[in-house]
Amino acid sequence: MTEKQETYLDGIQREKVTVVLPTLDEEEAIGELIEEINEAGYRKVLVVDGYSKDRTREIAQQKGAKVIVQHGKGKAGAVLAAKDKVDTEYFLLMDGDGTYDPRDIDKFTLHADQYDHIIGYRAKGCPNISKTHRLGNWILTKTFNILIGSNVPDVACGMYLMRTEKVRQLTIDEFGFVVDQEIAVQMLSDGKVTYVPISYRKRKGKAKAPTWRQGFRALFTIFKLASKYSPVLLFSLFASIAVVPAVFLLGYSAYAYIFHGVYHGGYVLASLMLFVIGGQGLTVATIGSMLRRMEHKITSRI
Ligand SMILES: Nc1nc2c(ncn2[C@@H]2O[C@H](COP(=O)(O)OP(=O)(O)OP(=O)(O)O)[C@@H](O)[C@H]2O)c(=O)[nH]1
Ligand SMILES: [Mg+2]
Repeated sequence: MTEKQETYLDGIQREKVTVVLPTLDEEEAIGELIEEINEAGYRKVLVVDGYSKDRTREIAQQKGAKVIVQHGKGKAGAVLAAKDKVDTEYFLLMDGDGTYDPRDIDKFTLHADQYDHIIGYRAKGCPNISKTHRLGNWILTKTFNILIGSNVPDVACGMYLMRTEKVRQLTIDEFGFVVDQEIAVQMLSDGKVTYVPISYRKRKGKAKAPTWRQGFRALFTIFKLASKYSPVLLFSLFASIAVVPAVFLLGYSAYAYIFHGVYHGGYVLASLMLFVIGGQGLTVATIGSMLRRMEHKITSRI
């Protein structure tokens, strides 16, 4: 480590955290990452491996980490396996590919006693995130926040700290990377959540999943999560889409009447009905979104 390590803690708390690293063929990154975590003052490292074919598990063991092999599928399987093994009060999850900087862990630990879930967010212009990834993350974050009625700054961030007791109460049904969003949605409705700024470095080794496939899957799952955890908001948003054909039909009827003197009574009636449906949808969606935000604020304050 070349830079001076910043410290945000007054000497307590670090031993209450287990750093959990999900890994799949990360032999190029895992050794140095564990060293960096230890240098940052965190001694409890749990590597949850997804049946790597390279030397990941061996290197992790040599570096003094506890290594287990997951059950279930994808990164979600790693979280499921880890939640029964972690024996500390807090559980910090970060990728095993070296993208997240262990020197940022203190930022999470510092607020651990006041929150159930602390999510990292990466700077907007971060040079180590490709334009495609940035666009994808922006779409996912916006969609998630609109459908769930939340304000999460970076819903695709894979570095977060949780109270272990809370993790054990979570329902994890989705597989793969959407586990990050599945956890966030539950913590938002039943816990205190906050966010801390973190850095993001270049990945070591090869990426595991194609960006687009992963992105579409996450987008689809956000809709699924919204129908489960925020149905009123989702369905009223769908209803509000009726405004689009209503505007089109009314515009066309006005044009035909003004320029050709033809009155399409049926179209006008249909567009008015669509306006009523869409307007109701919009109203319910707005109220729903306000209620969700209020709910998050109240839960955070309790
Ligand atoms: N245990 C386990 N870990 C996995 C699995 N798939 C990926 N991982 C790990 O989860 C972390 C995140 O995966 P990445 O491939 O880096 O995904 P990403 O961060 O969205 O994509 P990149 O931009 O390529 O870094 C890495 O540490 C992977 O090794 C899996 O099936 N099981
Ligand atoms: Mg990664």
